[in-house]
Amino acid sequence: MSTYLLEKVNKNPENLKNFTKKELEDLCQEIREKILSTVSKNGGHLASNLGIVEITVALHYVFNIPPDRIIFDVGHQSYTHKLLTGRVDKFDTLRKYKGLSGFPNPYESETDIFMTGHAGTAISCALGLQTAEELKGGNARTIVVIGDGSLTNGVTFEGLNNLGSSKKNILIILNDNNFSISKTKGALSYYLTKWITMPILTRSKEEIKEIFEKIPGIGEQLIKASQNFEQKTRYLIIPGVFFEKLGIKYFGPINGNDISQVIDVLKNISLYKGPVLLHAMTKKGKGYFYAEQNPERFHSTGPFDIKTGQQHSPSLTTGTLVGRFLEKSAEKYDFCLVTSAMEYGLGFDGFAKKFPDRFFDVGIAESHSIIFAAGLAKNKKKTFVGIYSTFLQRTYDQIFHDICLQNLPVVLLVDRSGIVSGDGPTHQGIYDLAFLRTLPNITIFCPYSIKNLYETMSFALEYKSPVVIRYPKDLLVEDMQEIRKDGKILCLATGLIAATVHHVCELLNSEGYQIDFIPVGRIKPMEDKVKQALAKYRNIITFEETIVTGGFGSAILEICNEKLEGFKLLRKGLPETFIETGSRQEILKDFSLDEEGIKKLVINLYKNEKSINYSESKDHRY
Ligand SMILES: Cc1ncc(C[n+]2csc(CCOP(=O)(O)OP(=O)(O)O)c2C)c(N)n1
Repeated sequence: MSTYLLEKVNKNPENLKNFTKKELEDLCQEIREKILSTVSKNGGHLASNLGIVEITVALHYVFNIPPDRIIFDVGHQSYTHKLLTGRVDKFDTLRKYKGLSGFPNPYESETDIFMTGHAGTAISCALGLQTAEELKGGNARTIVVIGDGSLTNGVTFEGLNNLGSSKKNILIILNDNNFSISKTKGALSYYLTKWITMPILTRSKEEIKEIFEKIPGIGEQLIKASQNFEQKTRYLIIPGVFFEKLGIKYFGPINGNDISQVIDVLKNISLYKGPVLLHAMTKKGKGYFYAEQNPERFHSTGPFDIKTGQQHSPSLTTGTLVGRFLEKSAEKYDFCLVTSAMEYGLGFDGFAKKFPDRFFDVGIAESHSIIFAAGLAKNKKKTFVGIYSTFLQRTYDQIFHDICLQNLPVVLLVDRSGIVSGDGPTHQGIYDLAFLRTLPNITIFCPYSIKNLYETMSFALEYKSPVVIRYPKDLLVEDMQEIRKDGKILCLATGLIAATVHHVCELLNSEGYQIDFIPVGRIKPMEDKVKQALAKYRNIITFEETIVTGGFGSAILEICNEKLEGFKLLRKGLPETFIETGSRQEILKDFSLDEEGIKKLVINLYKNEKSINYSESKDHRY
């Protein structure tokens, strides 16, 4: 694998500006190989990054970054940008513990101007940056790179609406690969695709002219008429009309994988002042056969074998079980299932195939998905909404206003709760419990075993009020029993981490300690058996894989505070912080939430030591 040109740019990013066309093409090839080999070992967002190599190289070639700046929407497609901005040597640490982030990170490089990870933020942020630039009297340009999937996000529309009237000097590159994670859904995508695939419009003017010239007698008139027709038809259906009506100058579509074409167009566009959108068509997974064939599977992948495309990590997740449970239940129960562009990650693909009429992928539109579900539920269609914990954060008002306030039977299936491996601070599922617990009318579960998960799902099928079921990506253990022997201390644990706590308690009991343990699945309202048990113990430790503030331990503390005197309660979880990239195991160890840390803590309390410091682990604050 040659990295000659990449090394040259790595030494000095300015070297890129002197590359010939051939060298630029070779550089793109080197970048693709580097991305492929690294992601095959570390995992990551392969297909999106392979598709956007030429656009990123061209942007760095034409613009001066910095002072010009690029904001990548979602940010999962910024690997080429990282390689062009001095991070070749560290690229092997991509997504690893203390390594390079898989998303833009200003703490890593000043060229990562803004942290992204959640879709739809780039246009609004660019408008803020550019407004400040002009207020300061500067003339740097802000560039947004956004995919056709993220373009459909509601926040993006709010940004576009504001941008058009602002006249600010912002360039938007629409990276249109026709895919979100799955095929992009919704009317806007249909509109963009319709234009690209209209046969008369995909032919060049010359081709059309040639066809008509061959018709004797009326060829000339037809050519004139066709030009007229093309003008009118263009006006009716080109995607440009949509953007131009918003006050944004539209260029394209161009082939975004042709480096020369992208550079030529960017050079021309760079002279234009005001909001501009360049529509570039790209191939998701470009250059790697298996990713081109299956961009969905290679959107975000674990380590895999380059030769065969075979992924190493097992695909059975807790979400897969949830999907199968719903599939089975849908034969008996009448309910709908909603997702915001995460069908595959949530394990809903089986359900979608079997019950297409009851399955709704609404695009990257989490807030909308919750209100849509509320509407369905209000009109007597019970609805489950699948959503990752981190993306649930932007739906707080909808959960409050549209579900809880109206007490509707919507079930929120909150996947990826707890520590999330590899994706870093934008994707941790550790805040939801605290913010959900404050809401009236809501029942919150955090199942600790597969058996408990199924019991919870069965309850949710019948229940007539809002329910939240939060579960991790990793597979839960099959089953787990309480340990009740009138022990000296009581350990309470919820969710995935309960299995480790259970294991530690059994281990210590076999060494002669007397420790009781109760796994807790329902947190709000707190399970009665837990409330009753609390009265019997004076030394209690709670364990959770969420921030301690406002979480499970706090719920226990509230009960103890009201009812008990002279108790000692230790709440163990995560401190209020942002958690950097790493595997779940590495991060848990860092916060003493691994087996060893838990063991130490339990022994400390058992021995009634005074100086228990549950936040002794390093601070992960940025
Ligand atoms: C708010 C939010 N919801 C869901 C996701 C998960 N997600 C990451 S990338 C992606 C698809 C993005 O599609 P697109 O913008 O077209 O970019 P592409 O990957 O095709 O280049 C989704 C849904 C997210 N990052 N943010």
